[in-house]
Amino acid sequence: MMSDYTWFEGIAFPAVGFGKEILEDVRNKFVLKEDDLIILTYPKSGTNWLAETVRLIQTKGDPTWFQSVPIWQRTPWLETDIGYPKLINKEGPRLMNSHLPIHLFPKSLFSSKAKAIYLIRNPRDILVSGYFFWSKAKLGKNPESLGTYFEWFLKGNVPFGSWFEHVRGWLSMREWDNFLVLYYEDMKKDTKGTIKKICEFLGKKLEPDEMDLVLKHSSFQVMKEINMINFSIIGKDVFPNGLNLMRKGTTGDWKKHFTVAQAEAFDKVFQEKMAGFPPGMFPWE
Ligand code: PPS
Repeated sequence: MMSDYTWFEGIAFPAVGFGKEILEDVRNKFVLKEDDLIILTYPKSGTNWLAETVRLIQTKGDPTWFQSVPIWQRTPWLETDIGYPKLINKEGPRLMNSHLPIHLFPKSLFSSKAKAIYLIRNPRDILVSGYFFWSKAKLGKNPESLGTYFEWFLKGNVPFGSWFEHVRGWLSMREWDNFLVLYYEDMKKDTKGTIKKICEFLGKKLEPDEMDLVLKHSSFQVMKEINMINFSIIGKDVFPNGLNLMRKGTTGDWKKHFTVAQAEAFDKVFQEKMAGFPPGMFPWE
């Protein structure tokens, strides 16, 4: 039984699939190219949804590839033992995911013209989603209750560190031309509008029938059923009781899980840690 994480620079990483040497090489040696596109998220923000949406925009709605190749091979995770070598050897244009906090991200980003999309989600929903994920995974410490995970999350003692620091760090890039900030809540409320925003950022155009295909194949209902997407083919060594990544796909699920005291405690920490951002920065607040 995995009892702890892989630690790098004070940040916890899942105990399987991440190594210090690769994390170091990613930060110091990985060279971003100007046609790279990076999807940046704190875990459980809707990474896979955004990655599928971008892929579908690139294929003009054709999902054929999606049904035969696992999602983590189509859009590799930069900081993983599997993703890093794949990306180094890949011809451009490359699409990659990363959960890294800004200070551990490749330094080459800051002098590159690569594009990045940072997807933000209400951290309360991330907390609940993360609890159900990490408590089932043999990837580190398993919280025995939501209350336990709640405490860990507020302190940042969870994989990839503190949500508050992650978001604060990456939002410092929000004025960069090649940096787009999106919200899970907007993707839910106005999926088409968000797809149009992504198209504009990428300089792509979809015909109405192509847009309909992107909407259809990136929908929760469709993604949930495809085993190359829903994580159900991940080995029993990591998820002994199985897992479907597509758990609920809703906003506000935290209201069904937090006690009144937890909701109040979360509000207080949020206000303290995220003070100073302009109004509207966090649409759910
Ligand atoms: S991971 O493991 O960090 O990469 O997970 P990530 O993909 O970032 O986030 C998983 C949550 O995203 C939800 N999801 C979706 N929501 C709406 N529509 C679509 N198509 C979709 N695909 C994934 C998924 O259900 C997880 O959220 P929860 O709240 O657990 O359902």
